[in-house]
Amino acid sequence: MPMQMGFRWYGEGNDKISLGDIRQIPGVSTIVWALHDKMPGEIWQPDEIEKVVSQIKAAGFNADVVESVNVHDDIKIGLETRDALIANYIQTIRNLAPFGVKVICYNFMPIFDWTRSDLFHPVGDGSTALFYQKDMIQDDPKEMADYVMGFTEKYHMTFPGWEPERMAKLDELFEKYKDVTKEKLWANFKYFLEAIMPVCHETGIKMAVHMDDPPWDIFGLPRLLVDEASIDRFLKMVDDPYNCLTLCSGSLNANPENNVAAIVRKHVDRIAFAHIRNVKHFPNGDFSEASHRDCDGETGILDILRAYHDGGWEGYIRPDHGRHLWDEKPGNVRPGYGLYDRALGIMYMLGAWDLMDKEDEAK
Ligand code: CS2
Ligand code: MN
Repeated sequence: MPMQMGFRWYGEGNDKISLGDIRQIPGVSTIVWALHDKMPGEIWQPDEIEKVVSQIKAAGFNADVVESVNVHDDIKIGLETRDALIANYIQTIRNLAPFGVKVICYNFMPIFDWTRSDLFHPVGDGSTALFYQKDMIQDDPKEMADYVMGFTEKYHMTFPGWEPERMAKLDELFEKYKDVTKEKLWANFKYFLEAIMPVCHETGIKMAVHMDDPPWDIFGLPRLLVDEASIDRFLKMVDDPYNCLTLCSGSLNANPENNVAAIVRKHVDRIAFAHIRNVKHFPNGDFSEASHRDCDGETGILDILRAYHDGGWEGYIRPDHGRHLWDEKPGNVRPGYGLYDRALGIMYMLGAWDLMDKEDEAK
């Protein structure tokens, strides 16, 4: 099986982009999907899953990758309620299996998912992209959360990992996490994974953790998957072929010290899902997301693709965040998830991949 190209789709009525639009992008086999109205901890029911998967299959795609089944904070904190919540998670995995799901992407970040200070920052060519201004993400989580939540309210758009119900209880959440040190979070992570590995073996579904974005502690909250050493630790901690990575190039390379291609070469067998995103760094530590073209950022997109190709990798890949182009602007596009730049990213990746295939054949 060759690598499979995916495209993230937020679902009917929740995404301006249709499955028909995605059909016109060459080479996409997999829709990366989720039940976006589910709160962390809720069981995904077979009839709800069936509804979305049948739309995806009717449009000619497979529904092999789910992004994300979010993990409840109580599991990350290690509260007594975690066993019941883990049982729900296991039931969701069991419910997804009959629909052909092969990979579940998730993250283990406390409270916040990806964090940015500007969702529509000018790139310089007329397009905009997600931007991280370091000095704006320092002491006050409320300010940043208010900015993101203000956006979701204004444009009637909710983002995964930014559920208004959770964000409304930010103080309470911070209080609950106050004794969760980095080591405690690692231990709770291990507890969770060891509990779900048996059902992964039983169903053939791989768990693929997303990197922390950005890859450093924010607002005093510990973050675990931040560099090569922590990825090594994670894979060793639960050394199981079903305990895998969603290797997100842009999340990792927000720290320019991280050599993503080297990590791919080291762990190619444990990467179930690849996110390809390019990052441009500024000397003061700020960063902007960029087009997928190698020279538009410093993430090393071509080296990364070559590392996957050399490794004979057969996982799922998708363009991650793209810029907002042409008529895409606040209100008509999900930040990072427009149609055009992600489609261009796919053509760039497939162009490189096809050429590497051809070169190999000629050898
Ligand atoms: C995604 C993540 O948009 C993004 O940055 O790559 O939000 C990802 O979906 C989650 O962290 C996975 O749980
Ligand atoms: Mn990603």
